[in-house]
Amino acid sequence: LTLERELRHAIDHDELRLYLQAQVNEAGNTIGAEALVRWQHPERGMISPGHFIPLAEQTGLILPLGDWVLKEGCRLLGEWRQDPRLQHVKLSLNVSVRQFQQPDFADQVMTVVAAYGAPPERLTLELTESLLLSDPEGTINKMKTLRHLGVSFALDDFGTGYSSLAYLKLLPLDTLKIDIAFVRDLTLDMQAKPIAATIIALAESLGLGIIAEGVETDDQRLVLVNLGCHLFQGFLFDRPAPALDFVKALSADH
Ligand code: G
Ligand code: G
Ligand code: MN
Ligand code: NA
Repeated sequence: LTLERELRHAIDHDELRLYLQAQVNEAGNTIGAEALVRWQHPERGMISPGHFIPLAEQTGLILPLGDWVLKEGCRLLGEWRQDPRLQHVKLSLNVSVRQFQQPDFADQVMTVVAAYGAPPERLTLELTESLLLSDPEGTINKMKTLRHLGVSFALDDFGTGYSSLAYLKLLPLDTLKIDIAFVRDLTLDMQAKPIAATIIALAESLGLGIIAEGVETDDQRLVLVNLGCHLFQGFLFDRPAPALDFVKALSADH
């Protein structure tokens, strides 16, 4: 209960931080970033989302937290408009099922995008397969509304959930993200490679983009390239870092 109260306090008192991790193409150029929230706790230091997102989900705090992430992400995108180095960098935000299932979620996004002058075509929302379990129709309708505005959608952690391929076909997605679990074992375990190959082929046949998460070694990167995946995210390129450090690293590269 006290952690819950502390998290509520954190959301209201500016203790959350958006860290960014680069999304990189085969030439090594940063084409986007994924925002990963952190909690700058006054005594305990920086806390990873793995330690408080589940609590936020259980308590409903994921709604104000998700709202903060949406605003902070759109504020960054608005700011980036002025910076020529960032002109082609897209930003991906993680959206929890509960957040997405609010009936007015699409309106919320449109309001925040407009308020911060964020270019919607540079905003990607990452959803998870669990959305399909409860309300596929509502999910598809909200996605269509936001796509009209220019917002893109990625399916996160792909392959770890339960989504039926029939539903996958119905979703107006732009990108599949290959989960870190499949990337990690690519060069170790005989099963991982055919699984990654299948996910990549599936993305291709559905006309979707594909990005691999958790790429840590150049061997993994090479296997992915040979399978047809040309976008990557992971410690091989960078660690999630505060937005200012992310931007600094960009200018050092170019
Ligand atoms: O950074 P780390 O590996 O600890 O992240 C743990 C989990 O927290 C990941 O599954 C990630 O998707 C999730 N996460 C990170 N940032 C956000 C966020 O802003 N919103 C939501 N809903 N989940 C997030
Ligand atoms: O579930 P989601 O994909 O949104 O979260 C991604 C998480 O994976 C982040 O918390 C991030 O810190 C973590 N991560 C990113 N790159 C790597 C990596 O190369 N290796 C490992 N082990 N974790 C990573
Ligand atoms: Mn994600
Ligand atoms: Na993921």
